Amino acid sequence: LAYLLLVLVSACKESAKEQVTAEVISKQPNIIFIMSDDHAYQAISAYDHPVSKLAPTPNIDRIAENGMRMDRAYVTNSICGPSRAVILTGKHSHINGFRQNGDRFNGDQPTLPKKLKELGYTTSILGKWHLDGYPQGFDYWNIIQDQGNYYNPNFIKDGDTTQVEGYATDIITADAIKWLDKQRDTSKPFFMMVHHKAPHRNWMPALRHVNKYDSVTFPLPETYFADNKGQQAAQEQLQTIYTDMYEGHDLKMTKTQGNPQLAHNPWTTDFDRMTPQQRKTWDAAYQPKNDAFHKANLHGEELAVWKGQRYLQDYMATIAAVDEGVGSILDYLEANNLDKNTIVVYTSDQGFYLGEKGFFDKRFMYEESYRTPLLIQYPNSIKAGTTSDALVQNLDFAQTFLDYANGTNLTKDMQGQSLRPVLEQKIGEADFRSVLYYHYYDFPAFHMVKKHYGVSTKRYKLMHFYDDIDAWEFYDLKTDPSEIHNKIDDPAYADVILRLHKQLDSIQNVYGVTQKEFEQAPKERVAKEYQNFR
Ligand code: SGN
Ligand code: CA
Repeated sequence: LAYLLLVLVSACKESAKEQVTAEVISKQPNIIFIMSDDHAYQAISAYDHPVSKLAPTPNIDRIAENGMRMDRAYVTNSICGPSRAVILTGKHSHINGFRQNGDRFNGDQPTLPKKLKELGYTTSILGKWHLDGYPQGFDYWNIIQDQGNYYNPNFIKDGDTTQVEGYATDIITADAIKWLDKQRDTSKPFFMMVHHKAPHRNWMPALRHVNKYDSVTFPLPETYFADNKGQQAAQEQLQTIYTDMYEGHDLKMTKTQGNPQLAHNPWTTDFDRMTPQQRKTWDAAYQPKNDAFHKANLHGEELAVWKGQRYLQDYMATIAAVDEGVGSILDYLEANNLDKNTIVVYTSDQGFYLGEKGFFDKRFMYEESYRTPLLIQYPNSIKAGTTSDALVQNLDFAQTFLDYANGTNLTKDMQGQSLRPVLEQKIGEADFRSVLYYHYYDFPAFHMVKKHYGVSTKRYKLMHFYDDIDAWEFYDLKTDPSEIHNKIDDPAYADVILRLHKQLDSIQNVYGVTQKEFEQAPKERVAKEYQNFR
């Protein structure tokens, strides 16, 4: 009897211990933040767009099926480094100090990973960093050097740079699984940032995917040949597919039929770093399609449409490896019983153009680049298969994760809002936030998108382009979702525009925007850069 009692008591103790552990764990879920570079929501099949219908992303979609798809997620500044700095700090660019690519991130400031560490997490970041300097606040980091390359990229680990043979997306995925499986401190909850280089320019698919969409004709947007009238900044940009893409580097076009030599390819390093075997497989895949192109002898609009097709085929094929990588991570979590207690986020550092207004790249406050995909699963508290229209921003990630990690006391200096009530459907979408603020500074620079700032509500958008111009634009997304009719001078909207101006003033006030934020570049530099990038 004594023995039985002992067994019973110890069993109770064990289960009490388990309960306590379970409680502590569920108070601090693991967090996996997967962010690709330049992944348009139009290119994720969970978003049900005609392009992604033809090139589905079944694994990324699993996150939406297991959790929530956010349909109105935006960035504060649609460009790589700034977006990453906002995510790390939970502060707008003018507060965290990283306004444009090429700035240096002040790593000494308080950041999300540092705060999670304080709360007992083990932390890691793998893949693209692009903030200059080395990551702080991470127990493990292995980052791609600068922009990185698709084939045999350079990685920096503990200050040492090494070229790693293989395909960037696959290397990053393998590193993520290795950290989860073998390297992390399993006594702690974990926070892992998996930052893919793909599908960033110059859209080089994995060798197993180089012919994946050859026979698919993707729909080009209705605005592919838009004249962008009433939109001076859109007219003066240098990111139009059919005039600004480099035929070799971007479109993998060859100079002549029967010869693999690439047409215009100013930065040879992307192709030159392939091994002879990789290059052989690559050329064998591209040469027949390039020869067929030469034979067709296309000009004018036909040529422009062909370029749009080649771009979309490569872009979507590049995403295929990202999707497989997401699948591997989700499979790992499920196989190891980690899925229930892990928040998994899939997002991009901003949106991207798939030919809308004729564009590739991002930067503008128009929907395609301002909006970003956002899918979140956390079976413990987010209902499967839900969607939300709440206006959310990349500014909100830090506070969201800290909220789940039981660290809301560490968010006082941040400028976003925890998404938790939206994710758990505790408040109505309209009650979350009614206005968003945006500011893009990277001018004069690649693609020459002018500096601009603005506000948007669910229905309206007001923006001001400045520096070498002074142009206001206003859109009614309900009647003009493609934003081709700038209604800034339409008297029918005068009242709404006035209201948006007031909202702009007040939100700038709230976020601490000062006059200093509207500096102009020297005129000679602007003129020189237009020459440079043309
Ligand atoms: C590179 C690209 C540009 C791109 C910037 C910024 N050219 O310079 O097209 O806009 O990066 O991208 S490339 O041919 O060299 O790739 S970002 O995502 O890093 O902000
Ligand atoms: Ca990017």
